Amino acid sequence: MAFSKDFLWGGATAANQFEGAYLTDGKGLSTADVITAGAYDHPRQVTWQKPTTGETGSTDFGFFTDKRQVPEGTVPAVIDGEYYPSHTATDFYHHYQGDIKLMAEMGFKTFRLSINWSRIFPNGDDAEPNEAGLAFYDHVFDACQKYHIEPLVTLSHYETPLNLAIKYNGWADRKVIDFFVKYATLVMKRYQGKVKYWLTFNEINFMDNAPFLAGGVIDGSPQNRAQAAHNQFVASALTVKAAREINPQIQVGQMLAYGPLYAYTADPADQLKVQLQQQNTFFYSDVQTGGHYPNYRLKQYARDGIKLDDRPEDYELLANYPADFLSFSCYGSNTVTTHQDKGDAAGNFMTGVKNPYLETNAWGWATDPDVLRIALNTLFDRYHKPLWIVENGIGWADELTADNQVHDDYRIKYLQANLSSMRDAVTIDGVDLLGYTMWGCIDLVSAGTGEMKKRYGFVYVDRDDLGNGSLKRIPKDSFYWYKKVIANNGADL
Ligand code: BGP
Repeated sequence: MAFSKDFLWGGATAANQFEGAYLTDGKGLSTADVITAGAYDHPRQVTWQKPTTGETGSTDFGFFTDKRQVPEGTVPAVIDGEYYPSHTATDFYHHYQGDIKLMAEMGFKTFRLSINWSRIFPNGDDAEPNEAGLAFYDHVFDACQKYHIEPLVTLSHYETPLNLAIKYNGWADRKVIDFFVKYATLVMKRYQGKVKYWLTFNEINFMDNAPFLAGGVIDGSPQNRAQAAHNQFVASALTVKAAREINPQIQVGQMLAYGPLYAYTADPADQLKVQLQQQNTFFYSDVQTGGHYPNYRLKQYARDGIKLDDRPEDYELLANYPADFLSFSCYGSNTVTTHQDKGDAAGNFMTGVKNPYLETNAWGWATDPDVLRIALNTLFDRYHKPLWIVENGIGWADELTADNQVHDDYRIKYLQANLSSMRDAVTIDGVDLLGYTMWGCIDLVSAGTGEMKKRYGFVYVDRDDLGNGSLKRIPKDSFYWYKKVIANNGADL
C-alpha cells in the first residue's frame, strides 16, 4: 500500500550545521558559532573569554548538566586557533542552488531547513533587520518554488543570537519573547506565498538537558531552564497568533525530540519508571500542542521551589494558540530499568540501557524496526493532531570508494525498516501523518559531536573532521533508492 498522493517526502537540515558563511553578508554570531568541534570520544565545548584579562577556556556545552555552562565573569566567544564546525559546515550558503537541484532529482516534495536568526537580526535585539540575510532566504525559497518543493522552516534550530545569550541569559529572560516574535512575524510576512509550514523551536524539550544549545541559556539553573521553556511556549503561541493574522493558510507546528521508552523488564517498577521519565518529554507537547501545563509538572515545580515569572494572559495564549501540528525527531527507542548493572547505552541525547534485541551503530544509536509505528500511534492517541516526522536517519562513517561512490546499504536497510513501520502506522492504524523528512539529507556537521564523519545524507560531501575537502557533492547508493521510494510513493521500499 502506498501513501496518499499529497504525502510530503523530503529531507531535513539545520542552518548552523549546513550553511557555513557564519559572518557573511552581515550575519551576527550565534551560540552555535562558539561551540568547538568535538569528537567521537569527547564532548563539544563552548569556548569563552574573560573580558577583563583576555583569559580563554572551554567548557562542556551541556547535555545532561545542571551546572552553569560558562564560568562566571566570562562570555562565550570565538577564540583564535580553535576549530568551529558551524563556521563553514558544508557551505549550503554557496551551494544552495545545486543542493536544491539534487533534492529535486530525488523527487523531494518538501525540504526542511532553518533560518539562522542571526542572519536576520545579527544581535537579536536590533531595531532593523539585515536585508542581505533576508534576501538569501528569498533566493533559497525561490529555488524551492522552481522545483515545486514545499519548504518547512524551523525558526530556531539550536542557535540563538549570541548577544541575547550574553546580555539576557538567552531565553531565561522574558524580553527575548518580544525579540523572537518580531523576528518570526517579519519572516512569516516576508516569505508569505513562499512558505506555508513553520516550526518554532527545534527539539524544544532539550531545554531540560542542554539549555545553552536549546535557548542560549548560560546560567542553566533549574529555575532558569523552567523559565526559558515557559518563555519559548509563550513565544510559540504568539507566533501562531501572528500567523493567523498574517494568513490563515500558514501552519505553525511544534518540534519535539521523541524516542519511545521501553521497560527493560516486566517489573512494575520499570513500567512506572517509563511513565515518569516520559513526562519529561510529554510536558513540552502537553503545553505547546495540548495547550495547558500538566499537573505533574506543576507539582514538580512546587516541590522544587521553582516559581515562574508568568502572567495570567500567558495561559490564555497557550490555550488559544496551540501548535497546528506536532512534528518530531525520532531516531530510535530507549530502554530504561530500575535494575542496576544492565549496562549503559550510548547516544548523545538519550540515556538508558542497551536493548538486547536491537543493533547499534558506531555511536551506540539503536535501529528499532518498530519505532515509528509505536511513536506515531502514541503521539496521535495523545494529541489527535496531524503529525510530521521531521528527523529520522542513521549516522555512519561512510567510505568513498576509489571510483567516487558510497555503498551505504546499511542506511538503506535502516530506512527500509523505519519507513515500513511508518507506513503501517498510516495505512493500518490510520495515523494522520503530513510528511517525512530524513535527517541530514545532504551531509552536514553532527550536532552532538561536531564531526563530519558522522554522516546521515543521501548525498556525500567531500569534507573531513579537520575542515579539509573540496565540498563536492556525490550521490550515495541511498540517493537512487530514495528516489525510487518517492516515485512509487512508498508502495515499494
Ligand atoms: C537532532 C538534532 C539535529 C541532528 C540530529 C542528529 O537531535 O535536531 O540537529 O543533528 O539530532 O544528531 P547528531 O548530529 O548528534 O548525530
